[in-house]
Amino acid sequence: MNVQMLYDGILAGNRRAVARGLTWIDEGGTRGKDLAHRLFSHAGKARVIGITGAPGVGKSTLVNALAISLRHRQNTVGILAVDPSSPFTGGAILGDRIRMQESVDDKGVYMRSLASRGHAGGLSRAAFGAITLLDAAGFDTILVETVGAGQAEVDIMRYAQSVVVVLAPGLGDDIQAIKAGILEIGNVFVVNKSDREGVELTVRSLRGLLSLTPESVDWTPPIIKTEADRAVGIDQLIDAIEQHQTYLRQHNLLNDRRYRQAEHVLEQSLDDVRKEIEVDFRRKALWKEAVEEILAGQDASRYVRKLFETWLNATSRGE
Ligand SMILES: Nc1nc2c(ncn2[C@@H]2O[C@H](COP(=O)(O)OP(=O)(O)O)[C@@H](O)[C@H]2O)c(=O)[nH]1
Ligand SMILES: [Mg+2]
Repeated sequence: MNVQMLYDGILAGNRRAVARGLTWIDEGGTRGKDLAHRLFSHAGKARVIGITGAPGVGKSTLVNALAISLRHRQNTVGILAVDPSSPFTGGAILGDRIRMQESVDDKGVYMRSLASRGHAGGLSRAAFGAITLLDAAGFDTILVETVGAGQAEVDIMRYAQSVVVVLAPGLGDDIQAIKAGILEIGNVFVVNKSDREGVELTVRSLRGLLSLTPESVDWTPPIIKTEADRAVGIDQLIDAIEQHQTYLRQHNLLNDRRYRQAEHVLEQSLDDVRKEIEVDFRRKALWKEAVEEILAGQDASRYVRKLFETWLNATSRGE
C-alpha cells in the first residue's frame, strides 16, 4: 500500500488503512510523521476527550461504558489507550481488549493501544498523530486513556478538548498526593467505584482540593459519581462532558486550540528539519571541519548557517 492509497483510505474511513496508518505513526519514523502532518488539515471535527487517573481506578471500564453509551447516541467512537508500560501483548492491554470486546465488534468503534517505543517525547507525538488520524478518518468522538503518571501523559492531555480525571474511593489518603498538575488539567472529575465505601469522603476531599486550584471564572469542574462496571452515572458523565464542550464553543476556545495545534505542527516540522540536518551532517566532512574550527575559536553560528544552506541546496536538487 503506498502513501497516497493509505491517505485516501484513511479519509474514507477504511479500517485497514486506519490500522496501517496508526502503526506507521506509532513507529515514530518519518513516514508516520509525514502522514500525520498531511492529515492535519482534515482533522478538527472530532471531539477529543481525555480520560486520565491512577492505575486501577477504572479508566478502561469507564471508556468501555462511555463508548457503548455514545454508540447508542449514534456517535462513532475512536479509542486510544496510551500506556508506555504495557507493550501490545502485555497483560493489562490484553485484559482491556477482552473487556472492550462488546464495543469492538461494532464497526462504529475503533480501538487501539499505543506503545510508542520511540525516544522521549515520542509517545506524546505519536498520540497527537494518532488523534489526528482518527479525527481525519471521521470518528465523531475520540476517547484517549492515559495513566496519569508522568509528564508525557499530562502532555498528551493537552490534545484533548475535555479532560476527565478519574479517582476512586480508598485512595482517600492518597488524594492529597495527587499531582497538582493532574488536578489543574481536569475539566470534569469522576469518582468511580461509587459502590465502595468512602465515596462521600473522596468527593469532599476532592472538592476541597479543587477549591484551592486557581479557578476559571466561567467553568467550575463538576464531580460525577460513577460505577463504571455497571454503567451507573455514565449518562451524567456524558452530559457533563457536553456542557464543557458547549462552554468551549461559546468562548471560542476550540478555535484557539486548533490554532495552537497548527503552531505545534509547525514546531514539530522545524524540529524534524533540524534533526535531519544534524543526522545528515554528522556523516559528512563538513561536520568535523566545523567542530575543529569551533575548537580553534570560530563562531559556531557561521557553521550553522552553512549547514542550513548546504542542506537547502541539496534538497532543492532533490538529493
Ligand atoms: N467495585 C467496582 N469495581 C470497578 C468499577 N469500575 C471498574 N472496576 C474494576 O476495577 C478494576 C480496574 O479497572 P480498569 O478499568 O482496568 O482500571 P484502569 O487501570 O484505571 O484502566 C477492574 O477489575 C474493574 O472491573 C466500579 O465502579 N466498581
Ligand atoms: Mg486501563
